[in-house]
Amino acid sequence: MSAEVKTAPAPLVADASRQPGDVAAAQSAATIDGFQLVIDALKLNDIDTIFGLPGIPITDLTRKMQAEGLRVISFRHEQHAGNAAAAAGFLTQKPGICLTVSAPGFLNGLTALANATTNCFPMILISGSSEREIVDLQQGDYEEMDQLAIAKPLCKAAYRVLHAQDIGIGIARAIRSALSGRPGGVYLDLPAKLFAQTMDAAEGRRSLVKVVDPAPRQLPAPDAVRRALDVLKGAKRPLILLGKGAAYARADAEIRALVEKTGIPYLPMSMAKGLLPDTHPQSASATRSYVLAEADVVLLVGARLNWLLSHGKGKTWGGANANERQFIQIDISPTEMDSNVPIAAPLVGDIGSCVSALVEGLGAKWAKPPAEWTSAIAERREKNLAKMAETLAKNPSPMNFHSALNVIRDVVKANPEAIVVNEGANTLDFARSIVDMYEPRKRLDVGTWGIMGIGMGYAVAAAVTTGKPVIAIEGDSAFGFSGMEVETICRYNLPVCVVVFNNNGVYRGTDVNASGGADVAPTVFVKGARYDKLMEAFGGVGVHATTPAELGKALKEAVASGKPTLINAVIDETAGTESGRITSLNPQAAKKK
Ligand code: ADP
Ligand code: TZD
Repeated sequence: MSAEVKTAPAPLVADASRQPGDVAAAQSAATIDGFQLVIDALKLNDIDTIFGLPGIPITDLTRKMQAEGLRVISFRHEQHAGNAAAAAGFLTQKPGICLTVSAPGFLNGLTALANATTNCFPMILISGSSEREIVDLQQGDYEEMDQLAIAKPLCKAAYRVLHAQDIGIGIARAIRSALSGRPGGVYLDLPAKLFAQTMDAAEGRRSLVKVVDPAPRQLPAPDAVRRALDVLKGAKRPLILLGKGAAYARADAEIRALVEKTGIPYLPMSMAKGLLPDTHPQSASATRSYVLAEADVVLLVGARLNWLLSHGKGKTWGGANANERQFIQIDISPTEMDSNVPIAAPLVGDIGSCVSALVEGLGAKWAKPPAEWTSAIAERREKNLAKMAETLAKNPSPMNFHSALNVIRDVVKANPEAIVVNEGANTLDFARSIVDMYEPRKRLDVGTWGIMGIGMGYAVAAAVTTGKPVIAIEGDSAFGFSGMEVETICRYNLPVCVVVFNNNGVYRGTDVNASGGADVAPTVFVKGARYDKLMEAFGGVGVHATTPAELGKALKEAVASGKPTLINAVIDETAGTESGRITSLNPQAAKKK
């Protein structure tokens, strides 16, 4: 780059006493500064929303962004801004942007960046950083930290921009890295000094880069498609497994065509629910353990064989039979193949292209799966659904997970465009199986890590990016991780209804302190807490609900009015199990002889 870069006559260290207007005033009309270049580069790439938390050195940046028409959503803690950015990335196929201050703000955002990367959500964490010269000599700058080095192992790519003329290319690189191939989190380090740097305005504008085709289609090789079809053709008990990669890919019509034209039963992973409505006759969700154990050919579409699928082996997959099963896997990441078990037919490419190629290859004479298989599934499904309906119809006092979720299920059915956010242990497991989803990308949850704390960040992002009603179904412990963001929800007047499943503790509220001491057990909270008052404190609607009727009424009103609402749903504190459905992952104390 030939452009001459001038550093504005600003002090070397960040100076809190400097007034925001000074830098702008010092510039002539013919120059452009780092602040403006960052804003222009983002806008050029159709970024319209920033999730962040202001402070040195990015306070002015947040103000200027807002002044220039970007929507700046300011949070109370960076982790939630980061989670919002990650969810926005998943929902929009544009990288969600999280903007933080240096060291502690950066670290607070980093958990969300690592989580986004783990979930394959495109996101960019942009953090201001302290003076390189001081940081690298470890001379103790304000919020000193080598952020780039720390971010690198925790995300897909990490970059630092040192010169104003590289802002355009730096942001372009971040966007392409987040979106192309397997999507993920990118860190972009912007040192304080960069913002006040100036360069010739015309050259500055020329230095900006609009990323062309940031997530190029990747067509599968024709022989790989043929191989996959051959394996599928030979199946007696085929199964399609849809993961959140399939939801992200927005290949909804192609996926529906594949499922319906082949007639193969399918199972959605939790965030793929709604790709086809959960009430679809080919859904095998109600008989999940049966189909996983029995299927002889499994077509994975944007789902990894990680712990959530018992690594593709063992008891879940039929024990001894597991070796006879063949997997076909569609994924954009070639190294995902054979990660846990052999993949008989890898199909590497983007889901839209791969699924289209399969549908094309089915031909007119495709034989639907043997009736023995589909009717065995249908029979079990009907039996299990009837059993579930019986359980849901009960009305115990106090409420339990089932009776509370039964009314939420009805409200979601009546409002299929609503987005459900879901975290907790029992609250998560029960909601996942009880609350049917009808449209794609309407369910956001704890994802690949099973992480608590995504609740309010995801809810804010869902409301901001879609404008649709959001229902956040939260365990009381789970809610606590991001609870302060109800102020953010109220401040932006977002159509979010939080339902806290209040059973007085982590998993349950019944543990006792084995020592007999005065402290309550580690999993127990204040009994009878009124989370609804927290929402009222910021002007939202708070409701204390002890019956399904009260819960249903409040939820309907919240969805209809769009007013920020928190329903404190009192759940039997003895209901639920330790760690929900993953109790077996708890290390057991060695048995005493
Ligand atoms: P789930 O938790 O729902 O099972 P995972 O997060 O384990 O889903 O898997 C998602 C997979 O989807 C990842 O392996 C990722 O590489 C893949 N993926 C994401 N987007 C695409 C896409 N557009 N085309 C193909 N594969 C994709
Ligand atoms: N910390 C983080 C960041 N993620 C986690 N998953 C946990 C801790 C451990 N954990 C779970 O896996 S679920 C859970 C915790 C603390 C909360 C369960 O209690 P809850 O839900 O009240 O949210 P239920 O419905 O009462 O079980």
